[in-house]
Amino acid sequence: AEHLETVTGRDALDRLAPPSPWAPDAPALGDVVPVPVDVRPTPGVTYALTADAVVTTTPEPSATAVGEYLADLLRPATGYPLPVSEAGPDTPAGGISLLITDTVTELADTVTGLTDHPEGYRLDVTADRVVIRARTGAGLFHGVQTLRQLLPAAIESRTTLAAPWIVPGGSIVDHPRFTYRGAMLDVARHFFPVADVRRYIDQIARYKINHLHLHLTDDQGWRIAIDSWPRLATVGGATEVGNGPGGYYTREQYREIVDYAASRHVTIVPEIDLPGHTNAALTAYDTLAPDGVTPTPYTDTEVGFSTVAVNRELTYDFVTDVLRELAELSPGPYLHIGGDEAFKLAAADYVAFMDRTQSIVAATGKTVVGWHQLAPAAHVPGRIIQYWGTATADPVVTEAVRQGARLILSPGNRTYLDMKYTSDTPLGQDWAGLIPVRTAYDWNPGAYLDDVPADAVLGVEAPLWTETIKSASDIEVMAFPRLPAVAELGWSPATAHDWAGFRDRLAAQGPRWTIAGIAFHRSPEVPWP
Ligand code: TNX
Repeated sequence: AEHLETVTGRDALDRLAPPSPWAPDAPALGDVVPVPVDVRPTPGVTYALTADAVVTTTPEPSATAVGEYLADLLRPATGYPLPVSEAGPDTPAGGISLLITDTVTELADTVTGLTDHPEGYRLDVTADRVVIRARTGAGLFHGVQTLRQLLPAAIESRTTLAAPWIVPGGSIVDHPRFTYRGAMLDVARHFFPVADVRRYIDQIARYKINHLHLHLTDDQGWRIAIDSWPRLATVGGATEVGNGPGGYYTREQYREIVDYAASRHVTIVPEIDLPGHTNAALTAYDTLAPDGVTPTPYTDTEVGFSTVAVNRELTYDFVTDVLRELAELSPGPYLHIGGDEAFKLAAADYVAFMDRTQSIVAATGKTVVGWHQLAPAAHVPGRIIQYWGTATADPVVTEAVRQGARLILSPGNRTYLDMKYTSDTPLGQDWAGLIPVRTAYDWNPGAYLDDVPADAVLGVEAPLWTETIKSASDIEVMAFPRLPAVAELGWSPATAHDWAGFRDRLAAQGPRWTIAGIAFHRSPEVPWP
């Protein structure tokens, strides 16, 4: 195919075919966030989704599930029936096919070794059909998110519209830069019901984020039912910042979140913050408090004043029971044990406690994740350190990495979605600085920390602390459009990094959010249409 050429990032944008006059907002093939690895438009070719279209998939349950997901996405706006069936020799022409395949021959003209990437996909759009190929259901799912962005913004409508449902022709080959692409939601400072968490999962999945870290416990509330220590949730969960009612997830509700996330190819990373940030637990069980006295419930926003008693065996029974129950409920590989801001403990006591807690995690079969204050604790195989500092060098973290730790990058001055965009932003804080969209985008996770090799970086995460965040729309206004910026850093190759190109692709997301009912900050940095 002589007319096919590989274009990426800025180049892709510069070569957009002019929009079709009968579909003025139709995206060009490269108009995707995160920007794909390889984009090869076929000039003059489009696919039109019509009422008789079918969705066909290979027979694996993971493929049929993505087929159903895609049909559910497309039905409301199009009003088309879009039946889902198994792809086969009798498959009618004129539909969308989702194919799980390992065979290199089918992917032979890719340039980037798609088969090395379990989450990669290839999308081919011709005049009569759309085909997404991937090794896994996750790869198909990410390909579907790309396809979704290539349809007109009206596809986001929940009511039926008569738009021409056009997809630009050509091929995309795509795979992630980092295996870990995360968002974090603090459900402890303010509690968010299951429906809000599901909504956020749907939103992060649009941008190929594959982990949702839930900060389940803090001074202001304990949000997960633990059968062996029931008062944690019933007493410790009854408060939140500002004296609202708080709340907690029952085991069934937590499982519902885990399952829903899995259906969006998102892994839940549960966090129990230890040994500090534990006032809510101490209100439930004063036997865990260093002085054995029940503290008053805390509903303000200071940090660093609480700790569990680290010199009492009962505390380790508590840690063991909580982490065992959480591990049983969590199919993902990680347990996050917090470890930040334990200002009430001497360094040696902190390290001894975290050493023991890391072993307790290992005994559950899960991999430890902790905020980077965990770095001085002993190395345990596979452990992951989440860097939230604002400096670009940290010798203690460097030493932990030298011993084998891997890193998740969440620099507070780049990825913290609770930081204000500008001094006028009504919500949020500013202790790590203001974070306009460009600041969230213009940095390189692979080279952020000095003296840390790029291959130690597992990925990036954008945390959202909720001291000032109370509702789903508050979440959205802080996350959009900065979360897609961090998502692109996590997915797209470093060579595609380009603010001007990103800004334009991001602008095209605005109408989609508006139609989908997602609140967002209309940053003047972005040329919204
Ligand atoms: C620092 S980041 C904290 C949180 C606060 C956040 C507010 C981290 C590991 N600890 O307890 O919520 O700042 O931005």
